[in-house]
Amino acid sequence: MSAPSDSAFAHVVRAHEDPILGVTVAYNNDPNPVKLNLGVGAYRTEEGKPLVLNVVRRAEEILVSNKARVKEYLPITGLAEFNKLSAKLIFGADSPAIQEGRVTTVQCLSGTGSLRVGGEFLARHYHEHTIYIPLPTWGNHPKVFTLAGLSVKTYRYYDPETRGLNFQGMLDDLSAAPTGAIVLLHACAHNPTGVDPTLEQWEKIRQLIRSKGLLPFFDSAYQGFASGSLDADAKSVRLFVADGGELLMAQSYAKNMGLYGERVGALSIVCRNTEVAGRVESQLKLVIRPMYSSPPIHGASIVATILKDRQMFEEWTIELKAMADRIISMRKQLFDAIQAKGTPGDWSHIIKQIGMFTYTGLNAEQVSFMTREYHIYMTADGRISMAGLSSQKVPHLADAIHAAVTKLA
Ligand code: PGU
Repeated sequence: MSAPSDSAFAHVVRAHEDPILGVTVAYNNDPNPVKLNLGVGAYRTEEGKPLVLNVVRRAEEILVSNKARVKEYLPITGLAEFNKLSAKLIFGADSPAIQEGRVTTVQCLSGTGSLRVGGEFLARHYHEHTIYIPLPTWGNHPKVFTLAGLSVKTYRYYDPETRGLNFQGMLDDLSAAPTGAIVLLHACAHNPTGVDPTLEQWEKIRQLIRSKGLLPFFDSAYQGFASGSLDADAKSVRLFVADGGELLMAQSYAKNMGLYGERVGALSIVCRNTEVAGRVESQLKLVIRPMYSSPPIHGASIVATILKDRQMFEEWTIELKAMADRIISMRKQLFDAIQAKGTPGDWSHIIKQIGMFTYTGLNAEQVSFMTREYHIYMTADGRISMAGLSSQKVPHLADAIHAAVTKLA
């Protein structure tokens, strides 16, 4: 007989903190006022504060003042209007696939939930269970897809020597993949490297994927953040839709609308024809229903309110461009500060890489030195979120990088 104080869970071992979200936990526990969180990819203003977009505030006011709105359950597939507008946003207003009615879109719990639902659908209904993800990639990708029931393999993507794309390695690995294998592609602003293929390279990747009958699964978490233009950042995806082939698309509004905690996203599956799309949607409902039944209403209503109104949409694109531009200006300022200090090495990748992150090339030892001595928090792979930086903090970061590089070569 065990004593009443003995826990049924006494054997449970403490798990490690998440490699990305755990950085915020460590940051929150640090009492030092100079501390700086460059871990999580979340936008901060020049004052270092989280930002709620003006257009989002306005949409919320409209929603709150509309007394006809109720809190009934959404359908399993979410808010129909949101789904339509989301497909239009990523595939383009004039997308033939949408006009031909062969796209099914379901509202999911942000980007992560969309990837998970897509992964489980594939594990149940697609003949090939291997998914190829880039090396490196967002740390949650392998966990999401493994738990969805897929088997995860990697393809070469980043070349540490050039700090650019290993294009030939990527093509070779995808050529060697079994026919039908799933390929995860970052639509733009690759996380963590900030390195994207050029449009010409995308076209070669497309040809290879289609000729081998591989199935593309796009992850779009940063539409608008790479270039400041929603359409420019969707070009890779639209190349693949234009050829009439099939694909999966996971969209997140966490970053580009600043809706992080609202958990708003969408999974679209582009199918050969309407008939197939309808049957696919019926099966997506069977994936979602036992998982969380139906998605939340508030965030999707905000997105729909903004996307369907021309003026609010315009206002959003201006605010989005301002966020993208501030990140680009942080790149320039950090690069200049490091140059001015004469820090050894070539740091031009800071201005060449795009999107939210710089993949600095700093090693785990240098990162932990910067955290210990300078209270700068970042992921152990040397990734820094440029969106978390401000002009005022640039000198402190440049000092830390200089010290890390010169003391721990
Ligand atoms: N896909 C990629 C490529 C991402 O970078 C992220 C978020 C997601 C999907 C998931 O975003 P949702 O919030 O579910 O829409 N990555 C950020 C945020 C922190 C995290 O790890 O979730 C990051 O810092 O890498």
